[in-house]
Amino acid sequence: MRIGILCHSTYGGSGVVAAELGKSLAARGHDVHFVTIGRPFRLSSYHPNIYVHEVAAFQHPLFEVPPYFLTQINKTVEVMRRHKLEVLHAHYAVPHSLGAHMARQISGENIPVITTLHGTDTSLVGAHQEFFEITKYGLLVSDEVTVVSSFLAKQTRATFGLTRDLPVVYNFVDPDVFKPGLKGIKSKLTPNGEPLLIHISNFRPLKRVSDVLDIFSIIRSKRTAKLAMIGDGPEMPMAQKKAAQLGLLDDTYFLGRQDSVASILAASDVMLFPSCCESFGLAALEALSCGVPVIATNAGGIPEVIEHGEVGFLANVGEVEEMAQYTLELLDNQRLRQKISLQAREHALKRFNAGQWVAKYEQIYQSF
Ligand code: GMT
Repeated sequence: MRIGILCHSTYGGSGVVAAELGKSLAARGHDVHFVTIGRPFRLSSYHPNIYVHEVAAFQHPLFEVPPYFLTQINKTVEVMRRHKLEVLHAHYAVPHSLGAHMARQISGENIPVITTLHGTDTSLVGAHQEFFEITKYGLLVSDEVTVVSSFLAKQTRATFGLTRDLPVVYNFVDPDVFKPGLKGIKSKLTPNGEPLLIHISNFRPLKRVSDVLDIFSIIRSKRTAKLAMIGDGPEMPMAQKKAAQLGLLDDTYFLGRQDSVASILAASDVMLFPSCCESFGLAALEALSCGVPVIATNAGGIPEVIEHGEVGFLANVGEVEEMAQYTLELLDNQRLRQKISLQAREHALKRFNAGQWVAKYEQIYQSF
């Protein structure tokens, strides 16, 4: 098929899912056209059958900021016509759901619009009064609206008073990229053989980066360990200050944004993921696929990904003491860690393998 994908290209789970989906679809023989503001970071290298159409920043003295929303619609119409697209897939409701619908109206091409909701698009942005009406409209005019967890389906229906079914298409992972055994860089990060903990996020308040440091501080008071903090965002200055106050700077690596996290994940022993709300938790899934047990909260869709006691451990939001105890149990008991690590990999392969969920998207495209 000839598929158009509208997504965000900045660091964030929705753009990652869209890019990974595009790569898998292209590998299955589809032509995939991304219409984005900037190149999605997981599409930095060349992939056959993938085309990236970047939206230009149109400057004009009357516009205080370039009207990207409009230029993206215009570009989508051009791409639809030039490449005879058969389906438009909008990732993240705001503004892509409405943008895809408007491009369809303007082009006169009656092709299906599929919207995938990722969580913050409806829980934070779309639920906000400033965006509520257009988000709801975008959902109503989409031919199909998929969600990344059952939790998100329930939350979205309640927020927008929707009665329609919202099929769950889970986030997925490529097990050939995110795999255990790439321990090469471990000796660089933990020269004395200490265990390596990892946290990956965009350092927004809901990721509770402060809890990561509290957990690590409890662990460090009991044993040696190192912590790799990957990503960047608004809470970075606070995190660096707090790490200094807790005396953790010598054992904490603030590695910033990384294009490729698979090798660092594979070198890690435990992931700390204490978010206060999360529709799914893609970073946690990528850890599981690398055989890394995850210590997380039982918030939102996380329990759909992390089975407590099987592939990691869950605690209530903010229970840093309990999360530290779980982590210590894993670090101090090698047999338990190995068991959970094997189960984590198996769980990722069985439930969240790219093949099965990409096929589900294909099935949805073809049903129209
Ligand atoms: O987590 C973020 O802040 C980024 C956000 C996004 O919108 O890009 O991620 C959301 O989508 C991911 C992919 O579907 C999910 O795995 C994340 O759980 C979800 N984030 C939240 O719900 C907070």
